[in-house]
Amino acid sequence: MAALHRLRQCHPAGIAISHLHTSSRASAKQHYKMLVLGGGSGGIAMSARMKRIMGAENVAVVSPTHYYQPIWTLVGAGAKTVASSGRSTASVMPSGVKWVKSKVQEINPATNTVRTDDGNEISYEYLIVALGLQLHYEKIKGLPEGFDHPKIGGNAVFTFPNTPVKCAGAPQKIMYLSDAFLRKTGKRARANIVYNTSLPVLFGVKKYADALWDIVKQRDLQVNLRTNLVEVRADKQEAVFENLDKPGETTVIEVTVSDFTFLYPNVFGIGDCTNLPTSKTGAAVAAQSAILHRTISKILKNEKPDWKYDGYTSCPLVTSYNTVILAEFDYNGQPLETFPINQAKERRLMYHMKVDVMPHLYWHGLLRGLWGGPEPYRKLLHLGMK
Ligand code: UQ1
Repeated sequence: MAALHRLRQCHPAGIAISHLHTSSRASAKQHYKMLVLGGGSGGIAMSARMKRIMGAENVAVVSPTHYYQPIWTLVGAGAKTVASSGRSTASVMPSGVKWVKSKVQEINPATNTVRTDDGNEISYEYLIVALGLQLHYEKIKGLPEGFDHPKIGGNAVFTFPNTPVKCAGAPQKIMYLSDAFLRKTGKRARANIVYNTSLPVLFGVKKYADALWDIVKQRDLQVNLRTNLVEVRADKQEAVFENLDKPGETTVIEVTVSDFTFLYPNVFGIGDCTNLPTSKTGAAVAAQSAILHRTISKILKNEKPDWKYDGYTSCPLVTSYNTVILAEFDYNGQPLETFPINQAKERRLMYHMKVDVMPHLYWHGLLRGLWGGPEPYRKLLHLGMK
């Protein structure tokens, strides 16, 4: 129950997970050996991999849309177009795999069935949950209405909330790019840039946090730790933060799952919708996809799964229009760097990796089930020492 509850918490969007055998209003009955919920990076990569194991006709994906989210900070900064981030689901769907163009309404693991919003029931032998996560701006008083009243003021406030988020580096990447934009356009002197984060640190991995502290000092960016946005007063151009260190106001985040299995042995999870205690990125999905592939292959052969996910994730911290700190680390916040050079240094080469190489790796590697993260290359480049 705990595992299901965790999944439900991640999906206040309304996906019910039921233990009861609900009577079905199904208008058509469908069955697949492998049913994948979600057509984001995790869902598409896993459907390509499952097609290789069991044939396209045995795999179905329930999904409405697909975006390449890692590029969105650069879209916000004007360095990439929004059009470059979207591709039709049809174009990324592995050929022959059944695409169910609906939304998931209910998961019923006790009867191995899923119900979609159009009332259809689909049964499965194995289920992969890759539903991502939903943004809830309405949880902050004054939002999303505040977005309707954009105001340009002298204070630019960037926030990192007190909830699970996608890519933990994104809020500060867009701050660095905004700083660079204001400098480029000669307006920086008239702005105060503030980063209010709910975290007690600037970044979870000390090696990269140290490098980022140097950058915020050099660029005159003010950082306030342990502050959490609770209200936006768009009319007054005010943002209200709570101090998380005041007694009684701290929040405990449950961190328990460290592998892919949910309560049911035939149900697996990947990507943002899981509560794997790592940073939610495409790089994390890539590493997870290789391990989940291996785990399911073993289970199909009645063998014991033998690989465990170490929490590998990567955050290409865009620190200007031509530099990136390529953070890569595991569950323990230990750097796990692919290249045999210090990746905490701002580098132009890593900017090109992020902007020019990663999209290809994503569309042609990860989504086709051919890119399972850089681990083999890391081992090679470090001569098997890491
Ligand atoms: C990665 O594997 C990946 O997935 C395709 C990304 O895209 C979102 C990344 O940004 C990064 C950094 C990785 C890790 C890969 C290397 C070569 C370090």
